[in-house]
Amino acid sequence: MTVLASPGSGGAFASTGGGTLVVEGPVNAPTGATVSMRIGTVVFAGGGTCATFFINEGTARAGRNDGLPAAATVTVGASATATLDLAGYDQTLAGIVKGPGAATVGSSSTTRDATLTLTGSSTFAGVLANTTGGGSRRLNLAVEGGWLRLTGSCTLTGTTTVHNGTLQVATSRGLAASPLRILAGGTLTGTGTSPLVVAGLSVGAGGLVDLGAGSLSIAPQGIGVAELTEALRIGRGAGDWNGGAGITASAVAAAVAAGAPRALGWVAGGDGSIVVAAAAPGDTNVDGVVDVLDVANVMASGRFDAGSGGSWANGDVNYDGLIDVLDISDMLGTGLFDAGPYLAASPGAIAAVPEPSSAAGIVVAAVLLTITAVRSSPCRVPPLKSRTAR
Ligand SMILES: [Ca+2]
Ligand SMILES: [Ca+2]
Repeated sequence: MTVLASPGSGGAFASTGGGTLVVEGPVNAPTGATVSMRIGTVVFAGGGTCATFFINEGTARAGRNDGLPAAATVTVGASATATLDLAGYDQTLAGIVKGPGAATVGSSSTTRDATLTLTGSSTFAGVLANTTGGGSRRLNLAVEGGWLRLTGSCTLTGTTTVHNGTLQVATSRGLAASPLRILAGGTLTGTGTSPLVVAGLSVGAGGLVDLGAGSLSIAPQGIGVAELTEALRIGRGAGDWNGGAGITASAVAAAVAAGAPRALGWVAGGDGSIVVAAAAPGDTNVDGVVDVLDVANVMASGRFDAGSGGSWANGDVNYDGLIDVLDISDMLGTGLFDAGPYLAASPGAIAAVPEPSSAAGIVVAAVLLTITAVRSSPCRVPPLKSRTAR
């Protein structure tokens, strides 16, 4: 079936009698022609080729994998409330767009999870949900090219995979229930300034998470500490936070480039959740100040020069797994000890940095190194001069 021109008044697939219209053959349309459906439920089971597909009102349901034309950008709710029901099938589309009406993408299947794969670029303000019409399975989302910007609140709990494309979650809880997998060539960008809340996060080789000027909140058990710190180590790069992969934040990179001592730090909550946010080296508890509590965290861990066991919370500010003079040097270099809140009121802005050779910093260094010398065994602690020269 070939649709040669866009519908003016009428000229669309529809099911007005309360039944279901099943379109079993391919639906094709030349460039510039829009395929539309309106009213009732229409099942598309033949695929086809078209660039623009409107679900004006009612439900368009997939009747097989790629039952709708896979190259189409589908506008859901082009005139009134509308649903794209994947019905347990996997569907590739170029993009999805919300029209003026309410727009939901979900699945009515009770037997099989469905996956929506997007290969082009689009902004979707509707809802991506697990179920619609009595379904009980999950919806997975895959970004396989271009970019997808989600501006609504999606509720799906299936996995979201980003691979060779970019996913921007524009609101804090816009995709809060779906574990995210960021794979090679894939980029996840955050909300801009507010925390990005995710159920889980996995960053594969070559995957990039850019928090921008925002932060990241990961649900309990949503990521392992080893995987988190490895992703941060990669994102940190050579200290410029421009590693090209892993977890980074463009606002932190910009601050470092402008000479402000910044990094991404992280802190675990009592429930096992993890928050990753912009912080100064040495702000072990990521509370916006570098003070005696942070010094106490470093000292209490007993991991200084221990050869392992470093984490942000006990002073491993360069994410190499060790707490040593390199970290202490980075901490003291900020000149922020007891200098009050270092994060400017406006997110991403750069606070003034005091002279690094402040008296307070020298005191902290002296305290740390003295305690280190006392705690460490003689065979493990080389002379201060050689350690400083590393
Ligand atoms: Ca602190
Ligand atoms: Ca270190």
